[in-house]
Amino acid sequence: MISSGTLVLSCSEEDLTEILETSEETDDGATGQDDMDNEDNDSDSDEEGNTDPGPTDECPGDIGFVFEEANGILSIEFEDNDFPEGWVLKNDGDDISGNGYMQWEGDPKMNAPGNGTVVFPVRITQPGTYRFIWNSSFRMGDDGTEHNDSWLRFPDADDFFGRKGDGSVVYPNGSGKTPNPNGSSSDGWFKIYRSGDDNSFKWQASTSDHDAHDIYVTFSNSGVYRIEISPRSDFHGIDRLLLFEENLSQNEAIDAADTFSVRTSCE
Ligand SMILES: [Ca+2]
Repeated sequence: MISSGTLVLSCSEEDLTEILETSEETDDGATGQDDMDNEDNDSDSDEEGNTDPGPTDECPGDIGFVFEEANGILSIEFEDNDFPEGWVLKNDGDDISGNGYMQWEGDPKMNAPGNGTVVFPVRITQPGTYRFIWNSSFRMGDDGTEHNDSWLRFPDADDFFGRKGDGSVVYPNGSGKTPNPNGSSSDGWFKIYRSGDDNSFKWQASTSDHDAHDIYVTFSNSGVYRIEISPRSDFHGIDRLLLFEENLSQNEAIDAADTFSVRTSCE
Protein backbone atom coordinates (compact mmCIF):
# COMPACT_ATOMS: atom_id res chain seq x y z
CA MET A 1 0.00 0.00 0.00
CA ILE A 2 1.25 3.44 -0.84
CA SER A 3 0.50 6.27 1.52
CA SER A 4 0.90 9.84 0.50
CA GLY A 5 2.88 12.14 2.75
CA THR A 6 1.73 15.43 4.10
CA LEU A 7 3.24 18.53 2.55
CA VAL A 8 4.30 20.96 5.24
CA LEU A 9 5.17 24.48 4.18
CA SER A 10 7.83 26.03 6.35
CA CYS A 11 6.91 29.59 5.51
CA SER A 12 3.90 31.44 4.22
CA GLU A 13 3.54 32.61 0.64
CA GLU A 14 3.97 36.16 1.88
CA ASP A 15 7.30 35.26 3.50
CA LEU A 16 8.44 33.58 0.33
CA THR A 17 7.59 36.62 -1.77
CA GLU A 18 9.56 38.81 0.62
CA ILE A 19 12.55 36.48 0.45
CA LEU A 20 12.51 36.50 -3.33
CA GLU A 21 12.20 40.28 -3.51
CA THR A 22 15.06 40.73 -1.06
CA SER A 23 17.17 38.46 -3.21
CA GLU A 24 16.57 40.66 -6.23
CA GLU A 25 17.29 43.86 -4.39
CA THR A 26 20.61 42.70 -3.05
CA ASP A 27 21.91 41.63 -6.44
CA ASP A 28 23.86 44.54 -7.85
CA GLY A 29 25.41 42.29 -10.45
CA ALA A 30 28.63 44.29 -10.43
CA THR A 31 30.92 42.63 -7.95
CA GLY A 32 30.24 38.99 -8.54
CA GLN A 33 29.74 38.58 -4.81
CA ASP A 34 26.06 37.81 -5.22
CA ASP A 35 26.68 34.11 -5.67
CA MET A 36 28.67 33.60 -2.49
CA ASP A 37 25.83 31.84 -0.70
CA ASN A 38 24.41 30.24 -3.79
CA GLU A 39 26.47 27.08 -3.91
CA ASP A 40 23.97 24.43 -2.95
CA ASN A 41 20.60 25.90 -3.67
CA ASP A 42 19.34 26.42 -7.20
CA SER A 43 16.17 27.98 -5.85
CA ASP A 44 18.24 31.02 -4.91
CA SER A 45 18.18 32.02 -8.55
CA ASP A 46 16.66 35.43 -8.81
CA GLU A 47 15.08 35.27 -12.22
CA GLU A 48 12.56 33.00 -13.77
CA GLY A 49 14.17 30.64 -16.21
CA ASN A 50 17.47 30.57 -14.36
CA THR A 51 16.81 27.47 -12.33
CA ASP A 52 18.17 24.91 -14.78
CA PRO A 53 14.78 23.47 -15.75
CA GLY A 54 16.40 21.42 -18.50
CA PRO A 55 15.22 21.06 -22.06
CA THR A 56 11.67 20.46 -23.19
CA ASP A 57 10.38 18.57 -26.20
CA GLU A 58 8.04 21.39 -27.12
CA CYS A 59 8.40 24.22 -29.58
CA PRO A 60 8.19 27.25 -27.26
CA GLY A 61 4.85 28.92 -27.97
CA ASP A 62 5.93 32.13 -26.23
CA ILE A 63 8.65 32.59 -28.86
CA GLY A 64 6.86 30.93 -31.78
CA PHE A 65 9.75 29.13 -33.47
CA VAL A 66 12.80 26.99 -32.90
CA PHE A 67 16.10 26.66 -34.78
CA GLU A 68 17.00 23.08 -35.68
CA GLU A 69 20.50 21.75 -35.08
CA ALA A 70 21.79 19.44 -37.82
CA ASN A 71 25.04 17.50 -38.01
CA GLY A 72 26.26 19.07 -34.78
CA ILE A 73 25.93 22.64 -36.08
CA LEU A 74 23.59 25.54 -35.39
CA SER A 75 24.09 28.48 -37.75
CA ILE A 76 21.77 31.42 -37.15
CA GLU A 77 21.43 34.92 -38.59
CA PHE A 78 21.29 36.99 -35.41
CA GLU A 79 18.78 39.41 -36.92
CA ASP A 80 16.38 36.50 -37.63
CA ASN A 81 14.38 37.12 -34.46
CA ASP A 82 12.09 39.64 -32.79
CA PHE A 83 13.95 42.34 -30.86
CA PRO A 84 12.87 44.67 -28.07
CA GLU A 85 13.24 48.42 -28.45
CA GLY A 86 16.86 49.59 -28.42
CA TRP A 87 18.16 47.04 -30.94
CA VAL A 88 18.65 48.48 -34.44
CA LEU A 89 19.09 46.63 -37.74
CA LYS A 90 22.09 47.84 -39.75
CA ASN A 91 23.64 46.65 -43.00
CA ASP A 92 26.87 48.59 -43.51
CA GLY A 93 30.21 46.82 -43.25
CA ASP A 94 32.02 43.87 -44.82
CA ASP A 95 31.62 40.18 -44.16
CA ILE A 96 28.02 40.30 -43.02
CA SER A 97 25.19 38.14 -44.30
CA GLY A 98 21.42 37.91 -44.32
CA ASN A 99 19.65 41.21 -43.71
CA GLY A 100 22.68 42.67 -41.92
CA TYR A 101 23.39 42.86 -38.22
CA MET A 102 21.81 44.14 -35.03
CA GLN A 103 23.38 46.62 -32.63
CA TRP A 104 22.19 47.96 -29.29
CA GLU A 105 21.67 51.71 -29.32
CA GLY A 106 20.05 52.00 -25.90
CA ASP A 107 21.86 52.73 -22.64
CA PRO A 108 24.85 50.44 -22.00
CA LYS A 109 24.16 47.59 -19.56
CA MET A 110 27.70 47.15 -18.26
CA ASN A 111 26.72 45.36 -15.03
CA ALA A 112 23.07 44.65 -15.79
CA PRO A 113 22.59 41.54 -17.94
CA GLY A 114 19.09 40.42 -18.79
CA ASN A 115 17.72 43.73 -20.10
CA GLY A 116 16.71 43.91 -23.77
CA THR A 117 17.09 40.12 -23.92
CA VAL A 118 16.62 38.19 -27.15
CA VAL A 119 15.90 34.44 -26.92
CA PHE A 120 16.85 31.87 -29.57
CA PRO A 121 15.25 28.47 -28.93
CA VAL A 122 17.31 25.64 -30.43
CA ARG A 123 16.40 21.98 -30.87
CA ILE A 124 19.38 19.74 -30.13
CA THR A 125 19.28 16.26 -31.67
CA GLN A 126 22.95 15.40 -31.05
CA PRO A 127 23.64 15.86 -27.34
CA GLY A 128 27.17 16.87 -26.41
CA THR A 129 29.40 19.85 -25.71
CA TYR A 130 29.27 22.62 -28.28
CA ARG A 131 31.49 25.63 -28.81
CA PHE A 132 29.87 29.04 -29.31
CA ILE A 133 31.20 31.88 -31.49
CA TRP A 134 29.59 34.88 -33.12
CA ASN A 135 30.46 37.13 -36.04
CA SER A 136 30.65 40.63 -34.59
CA SER A 137 32.26 44.05 -34.79
CA PHE A 138 32.51 47.30 -32.82
CA ARG A 139 30.58 49.95 -34.74
CA MET A 140 31.73 53.14 -32.99
CA GLY A 141 35.19 54.72 -32.81
CA ASP A 142 38.52 53.01 -33.44
CA ASP A 143 39.24 51.40 -30.05
CA GLY A 144 38.49 47.70 -30.21
CA THR A 145 38.13 47.47 -26.43
CA GLU A 146 35.00 49.63 -26.57
CA HIS A 147 31.59 48.72 -28.00
CA ASN A 148 32.84 45.15 -28.32
CA ASP A 149 30.78 42.97 -25.98
CA SER A 150 27.33 41.64 -25.14
CA TRP A 151 25.88 39.18 -22.59
CA LEU A 152 25.25 35.46 -23.19
CA ARG A 153 23.49 32.80 -21.09
CA PHE A 154 22.14 29.28 -21.58
CA PRO A 155 19.56 29.06 -18.76
CA ASP A 156 18.62 25.42 -19.23
CA ALA A 157 21.81 23.80 -20.52
CA ASP A 158 23.65 21.26 -18.37
CA ASP A 159 26.89 23.23 -18.32
CA PHE A 160 28.14 26.59 -19.61
CA PHE A 161 31.79 27.51 -19.26
CA GLY A 162 34.87 29.17 -20.74
CA ARG A 163 37.88 27.04 -21.55
CA LYS A 164 41.43 27.87 -22.65
CA GLY A 165 43.81 25.80 -24.69
CA ASP A 166 45.57 24.63 -21.53
CA GLY A 167 42.30 23.14 -20.29
CA SER A 168 41.61 25.67 -17.53
CA VAL A 169 37.96 26.67 -17.22
CA VAL A 170 35.80 29.46 -15.81
CA TYR A 171 32.09 29.45 -14.94
CA PRO A 172 29.71 32.42 -14.81
CA ASN A 173 29.18 34.18 -11.51
CA GLY A 174 25.88 33.05 -10.07
CA SER A 175 26.23 29.55 -11.52
CA GLY A 176 27.36 28.15 -8.18
CA LYS A 177 30.58 26.97 -9.80
CA THR A 178 34.13 28.30 -9.60
CA PRO A 179 36.50 29.66 -10.72
CA ASN A 180 34.76 32.70 -12.18
CA PRO A 181 36.00 35.00 -14.96
CA ASN A 182 37.91 38.26 -14.56
CA GLY A 183 35.62 41.24 -14.96
CA SER A 184 31.88 41.49 -15.16
CA SER A 185 29.63 38.42 -14.81
CA SER A 186 26.48 37.68 -12.81
CA ASP A 187 23.30 35.59 -12.65
CA GLY A 188 24.78 32.93 -14.90
CA TRP A 189 25.64 35.40 -17.68
CA PHE A 190 29.04 35.67 -19.34
CA LYS A 191 30.27 38.91 -20.83
CA ILE A 192 31.31 37.83 -24.34
CA TYR A 193 33.83 40.06 -26.04
CA ARG A 194 35.62 40.52 -29.34
CA SER A 195 39.29 41.57 -29.52
CA GLY A 196 41.27 43.67 -31.99
CA ASP A 197 41.19 47.23 -33.35
CA ASP A 198 40.30 46.22 -36.92
CA ASN A 199 36.56 46.74 -36.97
CA SER A 200 35.73 44.26 -39.71
CA PHE A 201 33.25 41.59 -38.66
CA LYS A 202 35.02 38.48 -37.42
CA TRP A 203 34.26 35.15 -35.76
CA GLN A 204 35.34 35.31 -32.15
CA ALA A 205 33.73 34.96 -28.73
CA SER A 206 35.80 35.19 -25.56
CA THR A 207 35.17 35.64 -21.85
CA SER A 208 37.32 36.67 -18.83
CA ASP A 209 39.12 40.01 -19.17
CA HIS A 210 42.79 39.80 -20.22
CA ASP A 211 42.57 35.99 -20.01
CA ALA A 212 40.54 34.98 -23.06
CA HIS A 213 38.62 31.72 -22.72
CA ASP A 214 36.61 30.15 -25.54
CA ILE A 215 32.91 29.55 -24.87
CA TYR A 216 31.34 26.10 -24.45
CA VAL A 217 27.90 24.75 -23.57
CA THR A 218 26.87 21.19 -22.76
CA PHE A 219 23.52 19.73 -23.78
CA SER A 220 23.32 16.33 -22.09
CA ASN A 221 20.04 15.33 -23.70
CA SER A 222 18.20 16.02 -26.92
CA GLY A 223 15.48 18.65 -26.67
CA VAL A 224 14.76 22.35 -26.97
CA TYR A 225 17.11 24.71 -25.13
CA ARG A 226 17.34 28.51 -25.08
CA ILE A 227 20.16 30.85 -26.02
CA GLU A 228 19.75 34.21 -24.27
CA ILE A 229 21.60 37.29 -25.49
CA SER A 230 21.28 40.72 -23.91
CA PRO A 231 23.09 43.99 -24.61
CA ARG A 232 26.09 45.22 -22.63
CA SER A 233 28.03 47.78 -24.70
CA ASP A 234 26.17 49.96 -27.15
CA PHE A 235 27.18 49.71 -30.82
CA HIS A 236 28.39 46.13 -30.59
CA GLY A 237 27.21 44.78 -33.95
CA ILE A 238 26.26 41.08 -34.08
CA ASP A 239 25.73 39.46 -37.49
CA ARG A 240 25.59 35.69 -36.88
CA LEU A 241 25.68 32.99 -34.19
CA LEU A 242 27.41 29.64 -34.58
CA LEU A 243 27.33 26.62 -32.27
CA PHE A 244 29.25 23.50 -33.20
CA GLU A 245 30.13 20.21 -31.56
CA GLU A 246 33.54 20.49 -29.97
CA ASN A 247 35.02 17.71 -32.09
CA LEU A 248 34.69 20.05 -35.10
CA SER A 249 37.39 22.66 -35.61
CA GLN A 250 36.40 26.30 -35.83
CA ASN A 251 37.42 26.37 -39.50
CA GLU A 252 35.35 23.27 -40.27
CA ALA A 253 32.36 24.82 -38.57
CA ILE A 254 32.73 28.18 -40.35
CA ASP A 255 33.08 26.38 -43.68
CA ALA A 256 29.79 24.60 -42.99
CA ALA A 257 28.02 27.63 -41.55
CA ASP A 258 26.56 28.93 -44.80
CA THR A 259 24.03 26.13 -44.53
CA PHE A 260 21.80 27.97 -42.10
CA SER A 261 19.74 26.15 -39.52
CA VAL A 262 16.10 25.66 -40.38
CA ARG A 263 13.77 27.87 -38.37
CA THR A 264 10.61 25.87 -37.63
CA SER A 265 7.43 27.65 -36.60
CA CYS A 266 5.48 26.28 -33.66
CA GLU A 267 2.24 24.98 -35.25
CA1 LIG B 1 23.28 38.71 -40.28
